[in-house]
Amino acid sequence: MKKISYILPALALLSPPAFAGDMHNHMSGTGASAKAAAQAHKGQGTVNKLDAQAGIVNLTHGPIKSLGWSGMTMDFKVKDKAALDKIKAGMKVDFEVSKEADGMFAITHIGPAK
Ligand SMILES: [Cu+2]
Repeated sequence: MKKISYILPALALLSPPAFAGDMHNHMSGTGASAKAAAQAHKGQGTVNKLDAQAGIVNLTHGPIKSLGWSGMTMDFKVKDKAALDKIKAGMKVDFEVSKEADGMFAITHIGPAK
C-alpha cells in the first residue's frame, strides 16, 4: 500500500511554483487546468472577509464543476477592485474566476447572489 505515495511527486510537477501558502490543490489531480486557461468559470459562495485595498476576498465557495474544484474556503484576487464596493462580509455572492498569466485564478466578476 505504500507505493501509492509515488503518485504525489508526479502531480506536484503540474503545479506552478507560485501556487503556495494557503492556496490549495485545485491545480492538481483533475486534468482541468489546461482547459481552464482564459476561460471563465462560474461559482457561488459566501464572503468571509475582504480587503478592498489589496483586492483580495476570502470566500467559502461551493463546488465549481467546470474546474473540477470541490467546495472550500480560500482567498481570491479580484481583478477589478471596484467590484468589491458591491459586496461585504456575510453576503452570498455569484462570481466568475479565470486563470491568469501567472497561473493563479482571479475573480473577474463578483456580485450579490441572485
Ligand atoms: Cu478554492
